[in-house]
Amino acid sequence: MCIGNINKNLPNVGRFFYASLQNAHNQLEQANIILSPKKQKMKVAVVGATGLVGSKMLQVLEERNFPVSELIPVASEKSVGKQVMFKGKPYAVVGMEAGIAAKPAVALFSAGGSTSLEWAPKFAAAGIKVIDNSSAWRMDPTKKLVVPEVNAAVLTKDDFIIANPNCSTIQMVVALQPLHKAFTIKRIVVSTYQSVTGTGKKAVDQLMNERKGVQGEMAYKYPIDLNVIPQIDVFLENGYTKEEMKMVNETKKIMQDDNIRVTATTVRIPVIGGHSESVNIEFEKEFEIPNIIDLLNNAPGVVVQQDDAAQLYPMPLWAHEKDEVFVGRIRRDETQPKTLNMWVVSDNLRKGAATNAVQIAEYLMANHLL
Ligand code: 2RA
Repeated sequence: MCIGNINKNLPNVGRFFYASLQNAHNQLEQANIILSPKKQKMKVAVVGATGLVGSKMLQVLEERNFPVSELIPVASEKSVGKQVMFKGKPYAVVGMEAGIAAKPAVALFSAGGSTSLEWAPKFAAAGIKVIDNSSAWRMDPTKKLVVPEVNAAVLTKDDFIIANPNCSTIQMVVALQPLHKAFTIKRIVVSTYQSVTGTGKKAVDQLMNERKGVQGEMAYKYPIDLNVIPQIDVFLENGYTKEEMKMVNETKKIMQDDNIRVTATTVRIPVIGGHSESVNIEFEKEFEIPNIIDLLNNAPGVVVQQDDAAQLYPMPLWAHEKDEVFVGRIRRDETQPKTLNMWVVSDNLRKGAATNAVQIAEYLMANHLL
């Protein structure tokens, strides 16, 4: 939306209307829902540009019309020279050193934890803001872990490596934040149903090969088609998986509340894209269901899909290629007071990864933090 400086030429009523419109525009801009076209364009690097998340970052930058003056696709040596498409034009992939030398203002990283540990500090030392999708920096107390709808306000000009949370955590906290504000969450019990794109291309290939009856490389120890695998990532000493403990620790960090108790069971299912979560939430304060629905309806980035008579509820099929977090099956847990059940679905490659990273960049830009 572009309003421009037309106020002085308008009659009184028009001026009042214009002022309201300008005010609404400013609020949307401050809330990072729109970017003003006045803002400068910038050089953007995507590190890991040939991977599943990296490609989605390019797509989301393009679709959201992020003001890219020059795109620098970066990848490991074996991908240097390959081409990626952006806004209908081919771009040659460059290596890490060349990526730094090109001096982008911001680098969206999705190249894995060890690459990020090695290279994010080098990009940052060159004055480049890194938004990193790996788990390398998420729990580092000196780094911010950001979901813009929840805690963008923690960001400052001094943050040079910003962590993008895990996909299953992002969609949950977007839905929980407005409820925590109103009723104070005491405890969360979450079970996830995560799609194979969360693992990467090798897992998508495994699923598709199994469906075609073709032998191929296995991303998982077991078949994934016609199966459900109650393990995501490696097991830790406490019997939980790394993915489960990410949900526990990242939720507290993003929501800035160590008192919230979280327990998680994370499960891989044979779905190509979109993670689903059954979330049970115990609050400190009493709530009414219409109030919960109202809060979620008004929460940024949330869409409520709830109509039992019409059998309407969120599903990965409908969340595909969407940026929102979809919430439904909202009902009281009848076994104990002040407790709610709900079902949360989102596209894990978009809001769970690429979109969240691009939204952080949009926030930095809109708030002059670059
Ligand atoms: C998964 N959470 O779905 C991971 C991806 N970040 O496996």
